[in-house]
Amino acid sequence: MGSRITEFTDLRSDTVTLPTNEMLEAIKNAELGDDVFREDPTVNTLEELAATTFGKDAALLVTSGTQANLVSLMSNTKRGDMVLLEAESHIYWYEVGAVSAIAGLLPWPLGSTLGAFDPEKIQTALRPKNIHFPDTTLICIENTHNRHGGTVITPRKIEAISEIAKTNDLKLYMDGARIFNAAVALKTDVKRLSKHVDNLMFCLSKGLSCPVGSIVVGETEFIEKARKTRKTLGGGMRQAGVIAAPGIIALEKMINRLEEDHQNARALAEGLAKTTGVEVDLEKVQTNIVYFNVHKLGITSEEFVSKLKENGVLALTRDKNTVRMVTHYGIEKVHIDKVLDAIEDIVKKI
Ligand code: TLP
Repeated sequence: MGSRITEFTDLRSDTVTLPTNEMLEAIKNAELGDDVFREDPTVNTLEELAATTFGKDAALLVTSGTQANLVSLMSNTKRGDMVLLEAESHIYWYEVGAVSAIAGLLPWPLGSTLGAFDPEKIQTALRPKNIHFPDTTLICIENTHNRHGGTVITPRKIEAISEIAKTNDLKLYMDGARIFNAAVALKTDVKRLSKHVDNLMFCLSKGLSCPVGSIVVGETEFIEKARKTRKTLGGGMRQAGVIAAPGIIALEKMINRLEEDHQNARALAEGLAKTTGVEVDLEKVQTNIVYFNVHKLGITSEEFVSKLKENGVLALTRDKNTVRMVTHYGIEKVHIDKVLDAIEDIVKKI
């Protein structure tokens, strides 16, 4: 692993991972070319591998999850369209409003159960074709669902949503930033999760330990359009094999180990559940994300996070009362025990 700049136990996100030594070696030895001319062999190999992994025609390497979502939104719709998305989705909350500001879309947020839409809710939101209404052309789902706690949407639920999409001539897109966490939690092939969506993205830089990159996957025509959209957004890359090389290792070697992150998240959540004044919903801890509520301790999540920092632990807040911790490569059971001890200490002193 590359060297870390701090001694903190960093549970802010699974984006803070460092590349493995094998990844660093692969970067050093990657065969390179100009990817705008489609001449980077390492990028081409990664894109083919990604397409095959998800059982789709083609794939496109982009710089980030946010760029992947934006490129996909724009390539699935036209300006002025309405897009149905989940009310707590990353696209709606954390992507600087690009869905409207850049893609020119009207986002229509719908509630859900732990991130999974109730198909009837979609049906109710759909509007008839009428001169007054925008065209609704896209449904977006998020799997695993970040703000709901890393919760998993099952293939059966995706299929039910896709039936409605097909009947109403809508595209179905999946923000699968952490789709491999979903596949590992369900003990299933990721193809079962991609089968019923038209296209999706996943992140190399979350959980899989790559320093940079996300990949959009779908039909050939869609990916060609996405390639051009990426260029519009200034995302055409040149010797991008330096990004792609660790991506190949991620897909080949870093997926099965996600189970360890899930076990550590579970151990953390169970420890937290035993801590007086701390509330955690164990049903929502399905993958590598743990949210817990500190309201009963009489302090805000911000205050709790600064106390954690004083004790060598980094975390994020979700809202006024909720703290988020994410397990990842580099975090082991010993770290979880250390974090639980630190929390026990903090709580005793409040
Ligand atoms: N999520 C990050 C932060 O932005 C909150 C995190 O630490 O969880 N989709 C989903 C479901 C995501 O969780 C994220 C990143 C993205 C898209 C965007 O990816 P990046 O950060 O690569 O632009």
